[in-house]
Amino acid sequence: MNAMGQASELLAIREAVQTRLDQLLPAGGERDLVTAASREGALAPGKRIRPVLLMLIARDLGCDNPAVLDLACAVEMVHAASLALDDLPCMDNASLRRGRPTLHRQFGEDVAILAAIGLLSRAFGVIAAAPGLSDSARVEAVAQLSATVGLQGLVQGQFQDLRGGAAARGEDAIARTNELKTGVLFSATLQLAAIASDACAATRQSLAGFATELGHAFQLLDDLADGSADHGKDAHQDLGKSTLVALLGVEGVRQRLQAHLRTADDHLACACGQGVATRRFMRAWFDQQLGVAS
Ligand code: GRG
Repeated sequence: MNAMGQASELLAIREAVQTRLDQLLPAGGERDLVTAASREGALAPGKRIRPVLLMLIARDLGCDNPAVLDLACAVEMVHAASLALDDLPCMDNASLRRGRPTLHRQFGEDVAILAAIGLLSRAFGVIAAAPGLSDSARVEAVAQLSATVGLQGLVQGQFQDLRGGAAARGEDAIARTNELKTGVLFSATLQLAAIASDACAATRQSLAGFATELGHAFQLLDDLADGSADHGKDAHQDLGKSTLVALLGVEGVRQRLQAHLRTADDHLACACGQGVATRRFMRAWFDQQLGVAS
């Protein structure tokens, strides 16, 4: 497939996700601010990298399970809930997200918190009702997402980021926090695709390796972007935080990011065999984000 074919394939996936999110989160009444905030959190124009990945990997694994789109939307709802909470004054106190005022700036803190809980809960409901999953796959998917969000997942990563962020920490401690606050949702994304595809244990293991490396690369990219104001978020949000950019410098982080991408690619090659959609997408996407001519 050429670059144009690839671009239109990605556009089609993003549109399918947008349409399905819109259906899964129907608008409420005029005074139902919490539904309006949930929709804004999920439907505002994000990169959609997690749902895109889930759908591409499923395709590479030869999966045509109709559950895939709903699983992708469930992951995006969890992601949107995490962003709404992360932006709150008691956490990162952000004013801008996806080029728009953050949810609490638009709707107030009370509504933003309720919207996040609503989105999180809806994500589990979507998996519970997704068409095409066996009972055991459904239970596995719910358990996977629950562990991802929970006390040793995103919640723990966010806690470490908030409370350990300003203290001087070593590379390993920072990398562990990054894995928890960012990597685990990539892991869930890939494992949900594996569950829908009924993938074997070896494939799941390779996907787990891929997700871990990808999560590190993605968080480093996010850290690098912190210095610039043109990514739709507040710039310099990480000032004073103990990040790998603060520890290793921009060039050191760029090199480390590339190393993570190379290892990620090795795992992906093991997981997907002949499937190339995800590998092509990953390379092109990171090249573009890093400003490297592809
Ligand atoms: C209860 C779901 C839930 C979470 C509680 C608040 C929290 C714990 C976790 C937040 C973790 C967090 C915000 C990690 C940062 C991840 C990250 C790099 C986000 C940016 O993702 P993009 O670039 O954003 O994909 P868009 O806007 O493009 O979707």
